[in-house]
Amino acid sequence: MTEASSPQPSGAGVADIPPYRYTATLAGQIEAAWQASWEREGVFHTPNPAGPLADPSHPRADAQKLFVLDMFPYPSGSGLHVGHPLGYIGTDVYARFQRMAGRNVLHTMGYDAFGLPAEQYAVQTGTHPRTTTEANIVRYREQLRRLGLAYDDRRSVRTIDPDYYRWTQWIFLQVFNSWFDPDANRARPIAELVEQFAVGARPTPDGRPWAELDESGRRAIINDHRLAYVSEAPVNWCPGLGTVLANEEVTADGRSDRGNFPVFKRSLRQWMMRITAYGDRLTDDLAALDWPEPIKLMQRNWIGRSTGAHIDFDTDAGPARVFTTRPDTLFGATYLVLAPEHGLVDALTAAAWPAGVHKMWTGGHDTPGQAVAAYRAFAAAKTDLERQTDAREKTGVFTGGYAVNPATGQPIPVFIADYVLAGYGTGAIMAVPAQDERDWAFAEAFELPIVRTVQPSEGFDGKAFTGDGPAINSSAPDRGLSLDGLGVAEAKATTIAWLESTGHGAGAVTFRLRDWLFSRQRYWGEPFPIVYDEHGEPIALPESMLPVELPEVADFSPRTFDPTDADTSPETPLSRASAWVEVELDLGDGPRRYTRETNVMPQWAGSCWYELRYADPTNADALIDRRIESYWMGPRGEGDCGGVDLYIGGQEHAVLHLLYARFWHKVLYDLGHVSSFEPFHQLFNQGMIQAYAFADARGQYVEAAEVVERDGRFFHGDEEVRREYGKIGKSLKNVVTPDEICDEYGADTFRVYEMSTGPLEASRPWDTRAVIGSYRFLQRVWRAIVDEETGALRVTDNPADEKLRRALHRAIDGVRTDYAGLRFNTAVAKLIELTNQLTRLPATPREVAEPLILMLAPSAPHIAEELWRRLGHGASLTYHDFPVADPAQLVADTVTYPVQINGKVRGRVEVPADAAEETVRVAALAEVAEQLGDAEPRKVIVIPGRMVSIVR
Ligand code: ANZ
Repeated sequence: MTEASSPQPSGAGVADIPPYRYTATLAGQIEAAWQASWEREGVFHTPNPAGPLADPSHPRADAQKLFVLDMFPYPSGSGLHVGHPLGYIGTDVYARFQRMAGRNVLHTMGYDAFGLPAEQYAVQTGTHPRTTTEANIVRYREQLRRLGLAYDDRRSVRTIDPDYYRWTQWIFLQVFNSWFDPDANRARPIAELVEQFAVGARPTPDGRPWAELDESGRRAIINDHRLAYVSEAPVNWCPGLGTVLANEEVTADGRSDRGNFPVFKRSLRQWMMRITAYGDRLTDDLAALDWPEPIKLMQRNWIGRSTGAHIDFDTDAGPARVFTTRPDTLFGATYLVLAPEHGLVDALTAAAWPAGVHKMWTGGHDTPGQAVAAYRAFAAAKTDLERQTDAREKTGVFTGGYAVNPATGQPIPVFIADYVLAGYGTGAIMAVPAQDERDWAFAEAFELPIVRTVQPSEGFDGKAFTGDGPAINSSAPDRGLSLDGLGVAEAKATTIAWLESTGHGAGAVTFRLRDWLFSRQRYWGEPFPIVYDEHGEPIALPESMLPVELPEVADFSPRTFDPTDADTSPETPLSRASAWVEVELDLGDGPRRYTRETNVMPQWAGSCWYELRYADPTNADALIDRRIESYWMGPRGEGDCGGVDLYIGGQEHAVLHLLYARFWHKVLYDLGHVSSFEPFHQLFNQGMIQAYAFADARGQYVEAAEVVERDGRFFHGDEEVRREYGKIGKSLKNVVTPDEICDEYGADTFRVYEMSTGPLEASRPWDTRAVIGSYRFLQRVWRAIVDEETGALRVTDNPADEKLRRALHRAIDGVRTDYAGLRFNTAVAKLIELTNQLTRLPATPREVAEPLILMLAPSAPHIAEELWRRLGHGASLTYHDFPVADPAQLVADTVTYPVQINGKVRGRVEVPADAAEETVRVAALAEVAEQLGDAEPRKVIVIPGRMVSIVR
C-alpha cells in the first residue's frame, strides 16, 4: 500500500476522540483502505502452474500448494447473519497463516446460485430468478468483502452462469456416455461397451447376437447400461412444489424437506444416475479420507452396504428372488413375503383360496384377488418409515400362491406385507421367524410355523434369537446341504457355495442407497443437454452445442395444481417454451426435428464439482487443465486419494452433497479427467453459532436487540420476557448481522471475536456484549505501538529484556502450531497474553512489536497491515514469513546453585529451574567431585532455588 492511499486518520468528526485512537471509526477507515489496496494490487491472486493464471514471478509460484475450500453458499434473500461467516473466517485465518508459512494457497468463494427460493419468489412476484439471485449475490459479496476475506476473486464462480453450467452439462454428457464395468469396478466410455457387444466379448441380455439387433434394440440395451438413464419408476411426487424429489429431500414423515408439503409415490419417467454402481468404492474409499468419524459413519450408513445372498424360490409364476443377509437360516424359512408392489404378485395371486385356508390369512376377502387389491390400497397410503416401524402390528395377506424352499423341498405360502419394502434388496424376503424379530411377530400374528435353525445360547428365553450359535435342524444330505453344528459365518459360506453350485442363488451385496433421481420439474436449474427423436429416445447433444442455455419463459410456475392431489401431473415451466423445445438440429445425419428435455437438473449438480473450476476458472477448452488439476488436487503420494487439502462446512451436508460430489469425482477419475479419486481430502465441520431469543407471555418473539437485562431478568419495554436459546433467524427475531458489528467495532474485532469464542468445531452462543473484549484487545495492541495522542510510534530499537524475549518466543511457538492445527481460539489467547506484557512498558521493543503484528495478521489482517506499514514496511505482509521461534529461547529457565563444602563455596552448577532435587544433587556432586575425592560425603542438603550444602 502506498503512502498516498493510506488512511489519513482524522477523528472523522468525533470531536473528543483523539484522531490516533483505535476507534470503530478509525478501524473502519483502515479496513476500507486496506481492502481497496488488496483488491487494486491483486494481493490474493494465486498463481497456477500453467495456463492464463500462471505467474512465475509470484512470490509463491514455486511453493508447495494448499487448496482451502469452504462450502459455498446459496445466496439467500436475507443476507448473512453472524453465524454464517464462522467457517469463512476460520478458513481465511488458516489460508492467511499458510501463505505466511510459505505455501501457495488457493482460496476463493463462489455461489451455489440455482435453487428453489428464488424460483418460488419468481412464481409469486414474476421477478426473474436471475434478478433476485444476482441481487443477493451482490449483497453477499459486499458483506464478505467487508470482513477482509483474502479471496482470489478471479476464481469465484456462480453456478448459474452459462460459462459455468456448460461444464455441468458437459459432465452430464460424460456420465451419460459411460457405463459401469463391474469386472473393472469402474466407469468406461460407452463406446467400449458397444465394442464388446459387437465382437461378442459380452453377451446381450437375451443372448441374441448384436448383429441381429436393429438400431432401436441396440440403443435400448445401451441405454440400460448408461450411468445416466431414463427410468419409469415410482418417485416422490410433490404437487405442492410441482416437482419430484429425491429420497433425501423427503422427511421421515413423508413431506417435502423444503416447504413441508405432502409427498406421494407416483410412477414417472425420470433421469436417474447410477450412483449405486459406486456403492463399494464410496464405502471403501472412506478409509482414505481425513474426515470426522461421525460423518464417515453417516455416509457408510446411508450407502448401507449389506452382504448376503440372493436365493431363488420356485413358484408357478417363475422364480421369486429374495435378498437375505442370513442365507444360513434357509431351513427355517417357513414363508415368503413380497412387497405389495412386487412385480410377481399379480401372477402369483391364485384364482381362489385353497381349501381350508386360515381365516386370518384372507383378510376376510372372498378371493385372493380381492384381498391383494385391498391390501395394496392400504399399504400405498403408508410412508416407508411407517411401514418399517417395528412396533407396529404386522399386517399382510396371503396371495393364495406357494413357493418351494430349495433346502427343504417343501412348499411354503407367499404373503404380501408392507414391512417388506419394494425399493430395498429384491423387494422380497424369505421369512425366518425363529431368527428374525419382525418375522416372528408376523408368524405369531398369522399362526405360521416357526423352526429354530440356530441353537439359542443357554438361558435364552426370548422369541427370535438373532445371536450366533451352532446351526440346528439344517441338514438335507440328499440335497447335498448340511449345516448342523456350524457357526453362523461358516454356515453362511457353506450355504452360498451350495446355492451357487446348484443354481438356486448366489452370494450378493445390496445397498440401501438408491440410484440418484436427477430431474426436477422446475425452471431455475441447468437444462439437460439432451433431445428426443421421433421414437422418444434420448440423444446427447454434441459438446459443440454446449451450453444449452436456459430459455426465457413468461411464467415460472408449475402447472396449476391441487397440492394435496397426487393425481396432478407435472408440467414443467420449460415445456411451455415451445420455440425452445421444438428444434431442428443437424446431429450428423442432416437437419432433423427434435424435442428438448424439459426437466432441469437438481440443485446438487452445480455443487458437485465447483472446486475443480476454482482451480481453472477461465478454461474454455476443458473443465480443468490436467496439469492444473494434478497440481492442486493430485495424490500426495502412492495410494493417496488426492483432493482439496481442507474443506470446511456445516454438518448438514454430511450425506448428500458430499456423496454426490464424491460420485461425480469418481466418474471423472475413471474417465481420466482428474488424477485424484476423492474430491475432499480433509473435511472439518465448524460449529454453529446460536443466539438468545426472547418471548413474551403470549409466546411471541420480541426483537432480541431491544431486550434489556435487569438483575438477571429480561425486559422488553416494561414487559418481562423469557429467554431462550436457538438458531439465529428471522423467526426468532434474534438476527445480528456482521455489518452491525463491523459498524460498531470494525471487521477485525468481529473476526477476533468469532475466532476466540471457542474451538472452531464447537457450537457457541453469540453474545454481542462480549464483542467489546476483542475490541479492547486490539486497542491494547494499537496502543503498544502508536501513541494515541500524537500518532507517533511507541516503538524502540532497544532490545527486549530476557523475560519478554522468552515470552515472545513461547508465543511464537504456540501460535504457530495453534494456527496450523486450526486452534484459532488458543492462538488468540496467546496473543492477548503477550500483548498484556507490553502495556506497562514505556516503549515496545521492535523485536517484539514486529512478530506480534505478523502473528496477529491472520486473525486481524487490517490493523496488522496498518501497524506494519507504520513500522516502516512498504509491502503488504501477506507474503511475509511467519515468525519462527528461537529454540534457545524455549528451553526452561535455569537456576545457578552455589555448591558449598563444609560452609565454603567450592563451585557452581546451572540446572533447569524446574529440575528435581535429585537432579540438582547429582549435578552438584559431579561439580565438586574432585574436591570430594573418594570420600563419601556425610550429608548433602539441597535448598531448592538457593544452594547445595555438602558436609564432609
Ligand atoms: C432372512 C433373514 C433371517 C433375514 C434372519 C434376517 C435375519 P439389512 O441388514 O438391512 O440389509 N429384507 C430384505 N429385503 C427386505 C425388504 N425389501 N424389506 C424389508 N426387509 C427386507 O437387512 C437384510 C435383511 O432384511 C434380509 O435378511 C431380509 O431378512 C430383510 F434370521 O432374510 B433376512
